[in-house]
Amino acid sequence: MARHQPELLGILRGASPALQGNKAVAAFLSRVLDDEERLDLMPPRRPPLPGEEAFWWCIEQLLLLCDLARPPNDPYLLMLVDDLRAFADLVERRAPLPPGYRLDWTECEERPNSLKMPSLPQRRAAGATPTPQQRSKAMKLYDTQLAPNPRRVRIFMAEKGISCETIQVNIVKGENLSKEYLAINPRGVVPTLVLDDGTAIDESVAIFHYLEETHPEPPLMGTDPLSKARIASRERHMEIDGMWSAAEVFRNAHPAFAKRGIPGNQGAVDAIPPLVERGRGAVLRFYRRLDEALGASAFVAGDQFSAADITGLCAVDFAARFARVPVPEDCGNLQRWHQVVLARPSAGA
Ligand SMILES: N[C@@H](CCC(=O)N[C@@H](CS)C(=O)NCC(=O)O)C(=O)O
Repeated sequence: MARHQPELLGILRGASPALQGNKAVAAFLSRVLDDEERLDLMPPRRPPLPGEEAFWWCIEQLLLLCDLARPPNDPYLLMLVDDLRAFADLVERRAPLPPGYRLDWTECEERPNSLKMPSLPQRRAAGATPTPQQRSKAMKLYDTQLAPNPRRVRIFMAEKGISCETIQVNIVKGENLSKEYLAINPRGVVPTLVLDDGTAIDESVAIFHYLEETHPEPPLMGTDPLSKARIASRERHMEIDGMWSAAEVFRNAHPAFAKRGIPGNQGAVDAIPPLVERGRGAVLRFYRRLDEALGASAFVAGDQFSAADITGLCAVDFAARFARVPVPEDCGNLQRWHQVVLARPSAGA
């Protein structure tokens, strides 16, 4: 994080002079820059303190800013910075996040009069962050912390108690298109799981299958022909109807992808701005259909948590936070399910 400090401060300074004088944002910055180790994404363990959600949301946005190598007047950065300014004000007033904004991680020990993250040793003691010895030597996951598809695999692994070395690939900076990464995954997308013999497995669902076979407990992809078929079907719905629709919005709106309209190693492909509206409509139809389905069962593919919930959670969070299509307030079943799956420790993986 420290190496990003000048860039981050430059972005904030250039983007919004008013922000510099904001004490709350200055306090976030010093906390964020204080200790890189504390920034692992963590699941919520207890209800947030007043204003805390907004505080963590700002930190998430700051992390996003750190990852974006964009000029200070970039419209996407300006939008993030505007949001930060609005949220810093919420923090000062100890107000909650407004509807439609969500956090998918919060972790904070309750300490009187302070909002502090636990130290890394405390988190390790609580079993939240594996020690190097606990990590599997056998596999490596090529991952992008903020991207939704790698998150599916991280959550799947966390549910099964699997951990391995992860290598961050910054897709905004185009690291997925580097010669080195294309040698591992010629399609230039993340995630990729590389086994100890060098075999690379791409596609989140293919990785799910491999991990389900090699680590059967707890089962996440069904246990009999019918449950396997139902979970596979619902999981596809979550990806195709949810994730792809949100990606249509995000890719065609985000300036970093103006010449990268299709993910991965595709050469220059122009974004098509009218697809943003079409994608929004598809996301809303996805929300409505999911809300209806969740009126009939606790989880996406029945009464048990499964791979379909994992892809569903990643699709909904991606759509709400990055494609900026909030879940409508009247989707009560969807909201209830979202709270439940988000509260699982794996959600912060
Ligand atoms: N269906 C693939 C999708 C992979 C994918 O599109 N990943 C995105 C990140 S979520 C990516 O690598 N994007 C690269 C780019 O934007 O160039 C999977 O499930 O693994």
